[in-house]
Amino acid sequence: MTELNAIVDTAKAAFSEAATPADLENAKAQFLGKSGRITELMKGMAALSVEEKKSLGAAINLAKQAIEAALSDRRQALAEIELLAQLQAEALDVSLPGRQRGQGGLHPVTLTTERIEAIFGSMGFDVAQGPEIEADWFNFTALNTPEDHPARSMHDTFYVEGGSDAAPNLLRTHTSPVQIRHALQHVKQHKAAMDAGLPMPEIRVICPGRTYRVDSDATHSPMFHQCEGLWIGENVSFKDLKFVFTDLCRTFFERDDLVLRFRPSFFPFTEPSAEIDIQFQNGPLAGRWLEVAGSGQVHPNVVRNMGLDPEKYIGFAFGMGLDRFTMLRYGVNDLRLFFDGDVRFLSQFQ
Ligand code: 2NL
Repeated sequence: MTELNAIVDTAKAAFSEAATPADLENAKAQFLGKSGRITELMKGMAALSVEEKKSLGAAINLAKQAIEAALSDRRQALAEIELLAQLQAEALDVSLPGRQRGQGGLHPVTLTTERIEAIFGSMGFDVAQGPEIEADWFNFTALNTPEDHPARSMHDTFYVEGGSDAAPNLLRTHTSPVQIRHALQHVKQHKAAMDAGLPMPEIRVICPGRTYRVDSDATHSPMFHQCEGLWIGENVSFKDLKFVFTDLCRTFFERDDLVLRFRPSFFPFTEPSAEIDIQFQNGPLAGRWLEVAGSGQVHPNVVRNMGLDPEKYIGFAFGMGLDRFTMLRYGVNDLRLFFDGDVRFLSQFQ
């Protein structure tokens, strides 16, 4: 009996010394395995009498149960230790602040575009869009630009593949072609009503978008943003242009005292033509005349190319630089900042 107690104590000690499940299974083999000490004792019982078998067998069984209980306790303890170690290794510090996803925002030129669309929208203008790769007819010919005009040279305009010699393709140099497309569409849409003697609803549209010219320095980018405007009707005059553009500039710059000047100029697509200058009365630019747009009464040839009779329909058009408007509104002095994509610059507009 004391031997059995000693075996149980040894087993318990061996089990608690086992540091891993594998160690524990090895220790178990020493006692309960094929040639383990308990197994050997049971084998030895064959030679004993029935009486001895009864009493010794019961004692061995008790010892075996005690060893199995100690084994199962240790197994559970080791499993718990392993689980704790794993939890510790995979622990997440949920109090650590997450990596923030930077907040995006609109580009300053987009902010200007949306602002100008809203102002013209309030005056009843539609917003039209069109292709950036244009046919030479829409970009130049329809706008009364002579065949030998320098703007048509490869020195000033990006020509692209896909056209023919007679009808080359190019990157639009202004958004006027969008207005030609819009006017032709408008006239087509209202043709039946006009044939029936009804008046054509006025064309009132602005076309903001990307434009391209072979030009690159601190004040010129090969890609820049323009917004053109067109108002055609039976009785639309230069005074309407003056009113619309004055209202636009005073609202856009939020200055009621802003002064405008219409200075005679020349464009193939307008006659007469005027450069539009503005003058701030306050702030860092006060007193200086700043050129902000070109404008004029739409040339009769251009009215005709819109599918309209220039004896009956008349109006004005203008073209303004959205990059320039943005620079003036925010006091930006280098155009290239708009195209560098530097977040330190762009984030200041959010
Ligand atoms: C400038 C000059 C201008 C126009 C653009 C135009 C459009 C049509 C018909 C007639 Cl569809 N004219 N656009 C007219 C005058 C000037 O832009 O220096 N822009 C920055």
